[in-house]
Amino acid sequence: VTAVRGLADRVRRGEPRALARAITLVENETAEGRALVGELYAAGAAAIVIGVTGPPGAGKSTLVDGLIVQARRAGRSVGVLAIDPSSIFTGGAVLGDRIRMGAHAGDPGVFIRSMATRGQLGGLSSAASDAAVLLAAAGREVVIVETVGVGQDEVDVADTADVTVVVLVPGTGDEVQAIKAGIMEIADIFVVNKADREGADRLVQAVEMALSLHAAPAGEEHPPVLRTVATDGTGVDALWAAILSSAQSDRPGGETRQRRRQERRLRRLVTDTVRRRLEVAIGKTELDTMVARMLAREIDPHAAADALVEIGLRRTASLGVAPAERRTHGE
Ligand SMILES: Nc1nc2c(ncn2[C@@H]2O[C@H](COP(=O)(O)OP(=O)(O)OP(=O)(O)O)[C@@H](O)[C@H]2O)c(=O)[nH]1
Ligand SMILES: [Mg+2]
Repeated sequence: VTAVRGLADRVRRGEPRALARAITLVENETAEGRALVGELYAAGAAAIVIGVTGPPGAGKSTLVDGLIVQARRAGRSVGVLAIDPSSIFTGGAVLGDRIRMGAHAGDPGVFIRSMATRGQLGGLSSAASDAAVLLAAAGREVVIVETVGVGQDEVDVADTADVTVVVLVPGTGDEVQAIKAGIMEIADIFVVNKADREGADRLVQAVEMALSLHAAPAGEEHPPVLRTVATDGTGVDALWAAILSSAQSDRPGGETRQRRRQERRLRRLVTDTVRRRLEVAIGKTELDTMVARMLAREIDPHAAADALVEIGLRRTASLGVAPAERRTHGE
């Protein structure tokens, strides 16, 4: 516990090596990582957390690079997390991001970190949220989280961000992606990047059309659809302005939106936590026994599941609360 306190203090002072170590602890989903988040959660309230998500190769990293420039010009410090669930297998994409964002290497106002997760249940979004908390607590005024893809993980990561930018590219069938309900829900801003390419206008229209068919939640506005050419910086200043405007908590519907995200995040954590604890409490022996009984047609699958849940709940109750959950937050 004292080791965690010490590390938390060093993170609060903004020490890069402490921050790197702390992020590794949450990346590996350790108990120390969780304790750090407990220590530092309150300290990170002032940062703007920006999520940048979109299909592979859409130009996310190039855009992030442009956003770093904008933030630095405005005198704000930046922390970037490039989340790459595949890099533990390929090891390639992460290096690419390092090279590209290397332009900021000598700038102490920019901290860039690639993150891979070990693929536990809900691991990606949970580790990304935790790392964003650490960066914010370390005094980074702007925190940018880049995630590849437009799947459930990205929807989950988006709940961590104050503002989520969904990047699409002309000529790739991204219209279809954009229209998916999950993406509509998470996007605060749509960006059609590679606007120098054929079909950018058509994509903008398709997204706007799709948006007009979905009623925005009461009191909220439709997200703007912007165009950028990340490689030469066209439109990046307008994107930065849109991000700042979207982050203002007093904009229409802003508070309900944040509340909804926090609620989704909490529900997901509750589900993941209950599931993990039950699986541990039930154990492999009970599971094997029940499978054998199902094979012998002694018990049907529903009854087997009910019985295991009962066993798990009983054991969880008699074991009491695990030490990691018992610690109190705050001083
Ligand atoms: N023509 C054109 N090319 C671009 C633009 N933005 C990025 N690119 C190029 O697209 C390629 C992919 O850019 P990245 O920024 O790495 O894209 P990404 O979305 O971060 O890629 P992943 O992280 O691998 O999913 C690079 O070769 C960029 O130079 C643009 O606006 N126009
Ligand atoms: Mg990238």
